[in-house]
Amino acid sequence: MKNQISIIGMPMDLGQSRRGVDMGPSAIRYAGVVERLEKLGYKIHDKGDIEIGRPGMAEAESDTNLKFLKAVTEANTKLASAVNDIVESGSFPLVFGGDHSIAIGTLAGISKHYDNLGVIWYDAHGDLNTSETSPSGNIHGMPLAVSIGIGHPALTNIADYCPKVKPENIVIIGARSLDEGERLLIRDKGIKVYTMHEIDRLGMTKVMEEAVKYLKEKTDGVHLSLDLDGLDPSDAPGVGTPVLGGISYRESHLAMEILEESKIITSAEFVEINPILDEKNKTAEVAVALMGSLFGEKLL
Ligand code: B3U
Ligand code: MN
Ligand code: MN
Repeated sequence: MKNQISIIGMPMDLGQSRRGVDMGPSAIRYAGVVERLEKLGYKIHDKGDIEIGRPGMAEAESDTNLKFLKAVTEANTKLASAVNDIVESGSFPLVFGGDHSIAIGTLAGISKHYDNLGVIWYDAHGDLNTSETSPSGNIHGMPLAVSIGIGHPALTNIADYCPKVKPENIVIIGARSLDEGERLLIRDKGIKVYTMHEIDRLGMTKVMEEAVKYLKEKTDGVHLSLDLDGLDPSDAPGVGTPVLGGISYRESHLAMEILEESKIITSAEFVEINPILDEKNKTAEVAVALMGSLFGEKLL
């Protein structure tokens, strides 16, 4: 891990239908992320938040079922450029959502700096929908598909290259709510998935060790995209689409610790915290605690 971390907030709530997730970056900062990481010896550059345009009338008349496509595209284009600058500066990019549609911009900013970027997608969902398969039209259910080049061209071509990631360089962890079209895509593209079944059966240690080994062999950098709804709602209640039977707080810490030991993670984002739906600021505090482990905090 690098000794400099650059933070960007992406107060985006247009990728889904529950307002409030745009306050995620504030909630994470309020939970003390900067102090926590500074304590571990990192130099932190907080670059502030990307400005999200409000959707105009044109959005309502748009010819696609993707909600707020134009505003989501524009904001992710800005994010891609800001993340690109961070990578070029030699600092570790750490992005705070916002809903998961922001991964489109993060990956667009990062991936061109690697020959073979790997991605760990820690999530209850696959986020592999397209305009045709999406049950909702919500872009936060699509960023992983977009990143492998499948989806609306306005999104797949952000930062003027496509695709961002190869399907075989992706590992999904924690899946338990997949739509039919997503299942087909996973099978068709050979995406590696550890559902809750494998996590229960093998244990988190084995899952993470296998995931690290799988990615280490063929990638030259790995992005961690952590959706807080990957965790069980009892541990992370402040999310827009909670799904029962998720990864525990303890298992998540273990996962972050194994990633830290592996030294494979080169960028990260924490998304989908909705402070309005939260219990006090619990979910943001969980996110910050997990960042502590990811960046090397030890119990003893
Ligand atoms: N798969 C559903 C639901 C969903 C995806 N991501 C979240 N929820 N957080 C969809 O709308 O694509
Ligand atoms: Mn997600
Ligand atoms: Mn999710």
